Amino acid sequence: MKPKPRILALAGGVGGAKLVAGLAPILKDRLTVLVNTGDDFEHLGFHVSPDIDTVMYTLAGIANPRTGWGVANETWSFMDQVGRLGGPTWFNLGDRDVAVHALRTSGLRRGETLTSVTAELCRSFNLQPSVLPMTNDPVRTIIHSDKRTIAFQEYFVGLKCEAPVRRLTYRGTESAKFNPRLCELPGTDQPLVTIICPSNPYLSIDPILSLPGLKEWITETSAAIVAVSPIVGDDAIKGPAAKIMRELGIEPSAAAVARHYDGLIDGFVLDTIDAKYSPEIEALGVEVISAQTIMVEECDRIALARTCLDFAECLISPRKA
Ligand code: FO1
Repeated sequence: MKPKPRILALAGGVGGAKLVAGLAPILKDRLTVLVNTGDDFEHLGFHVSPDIDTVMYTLAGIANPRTGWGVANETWSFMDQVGRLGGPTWFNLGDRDVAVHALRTSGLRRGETLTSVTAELCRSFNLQPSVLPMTNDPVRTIIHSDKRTIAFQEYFVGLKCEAPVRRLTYRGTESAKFNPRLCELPGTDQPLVTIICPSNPYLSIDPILSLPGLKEWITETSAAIVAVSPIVGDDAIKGPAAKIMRELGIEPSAAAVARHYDGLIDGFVLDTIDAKYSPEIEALGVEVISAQTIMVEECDRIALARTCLDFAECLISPRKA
């Protein structure tokens, strides 16, 4: 019998977390999620790791569906008291969310790595897939706007993404090491398939791919690399991806996302309404399939996950497998 591939999913934010939640029940411990930590920052003494928490809470089935971040049925006594005491209230940590932040931060202060505190939290939530921060080192996404540079959360939450993005950099990436646990993934008889989730290419995926040696490692190790478009009908499903593309001088479309990953991916999944872009993406030497990529219900997540897995299996060439 052909060995089932191990899957490495690159993710950050809500779209990525939803696909990961579709992959998890199918793959269980065959799934590893490499998560963006470029959005991380220190706030009120806590280490905040938004994309790790979005993935973790979504897998645990407790994510807040309304906000896309934090925990469902949250209470806000902590923030109310911070406000009463004159503290900063522009960035909100709910009471249940604070518990996770306190445990993460105290683990880091004891000298544990972000990987090990994340693994501990995932164990507490009984999660089967392994959730890995992209690195244990500090890498921070910086927005270069007109005449100023802006830290990520100030841009995203403080300025509600209003400042025009002219360029992005990932501070600290030059000296960061990609998560060493990745190197434990292959080495079995199972091929590795990498899925780039429908996350923002610039804010969520590029910080991961900016880590020295990671792109090369993924290319050499993966039997197939598949990306899913976060742009549907020339607009972002959620968040500022389309706006950022326009500000960077790129017309937002699924085809533009495929071109962004050109040279890295073997396959591209776009929404059925974007099927017209298939020929120009295929001209890049990338296989394309169309599917329903908007995930409203749990069944949509599972259906898209199955589509990605079946597609990837078809792409695994006997040479690479
Ligand atoms: N986003 C907001 O728009 N407002 C908030 O107050 C806020 C708080 C917050 C707390 C913890 C956390 O993990 C995420 C939080 N986010 C908030 C979301 C976060 O800024 C973004 O989801 C990501 O960084 C972009 O993917």
